[in-house]
Amino acid sequence: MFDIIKDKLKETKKIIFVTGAGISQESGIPTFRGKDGLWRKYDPMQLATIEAFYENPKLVWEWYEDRRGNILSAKPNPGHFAMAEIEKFKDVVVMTQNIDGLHQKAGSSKVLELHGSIIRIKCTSCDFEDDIITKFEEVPPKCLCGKILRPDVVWFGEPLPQKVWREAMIESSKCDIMIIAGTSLVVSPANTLPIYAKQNDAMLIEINPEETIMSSQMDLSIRDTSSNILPKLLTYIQSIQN
Ligand code: BJW
Ligand code: ZN
Repeated sequence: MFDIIKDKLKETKKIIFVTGAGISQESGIPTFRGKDGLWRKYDPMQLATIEAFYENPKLVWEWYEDRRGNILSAKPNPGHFAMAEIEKFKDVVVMTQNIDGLHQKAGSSKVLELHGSIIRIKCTSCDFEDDIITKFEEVPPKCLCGKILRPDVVWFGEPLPQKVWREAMIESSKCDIMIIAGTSLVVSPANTLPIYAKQNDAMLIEINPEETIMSSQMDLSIRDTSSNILPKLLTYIQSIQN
């Protein structure tokens, strides 16, 4: 399967993985837009905007607390582990839209969290931010400044964390191969990262059982799951590097 890109893989120094909900689907965390996706059951405009949060902070917090419980008990799958292992052979950066922390749990050392993290909180008013260690007795939790705290995630209409986004653009424009796994690529600005990679003449590879809106721009589309393909890619890289 990878023989056609053998030479490129061999000479490649920097590989960037752009990941989305599909990569964690096989860890038991639902995607957003698939058949069992969260946005089939819930209206994103009622749960994932700052307006919705101010309208009903309790509802939004309860939804995140519920998801956090599921995420904290989830384990990385072979796809996450393979990405972490590829670091032994290549300069790897993982840019994830996921908020679940599973790449870090799998051992990836350079992870850019484009949409924040479900295990962090921040104040809606002051600069306070922290990790969430225990379950809140009452939601929404309050900051010492008196205002309410919110999950440190990026909702629709909000900018991505500036420092993280800047690094993502810079790293993307320096990569040799970008592997896009488990994302529908419908959400911007994360879906512009392949464009930065293309400016460096990088090879774009998509791993997704379904076609995406950018499939026609890929150099290679692999129609399979990430936990199936990424361990095979790792084995292939191991075999050509030694
Ligand atoms: C597998 C698999 C397996 C399954 N293996 N694959 C019109 C109106 C309003 C806004 C906009 C608009 N047009 C554009 C916008 C901007 C908007 C946007 O892009 N909207 C689109 C939906 C149209 N973007 C934003 O608002 C962003 N901010 C912004 O633009 O700011 C501008 C700004 C600048 C300066 C100042 C102020 C503002 C922010 C986007 C935030 C997205 N947030 C969410 C929620 C995060 C927190 C949470 O989790 O609760 O992020 S939405 C949701 O979508 C989540 C995801 O990270 C994101 C992407 O989804 P993803 O990961 O691609 O998942 P799916 O489900 O879509 O796809 C899964 C894929 O996996 C599928 O393809 C499957 O086939 C595949 N798969 N199993 C491999 N085993
Ligand atoms: Zn505060």
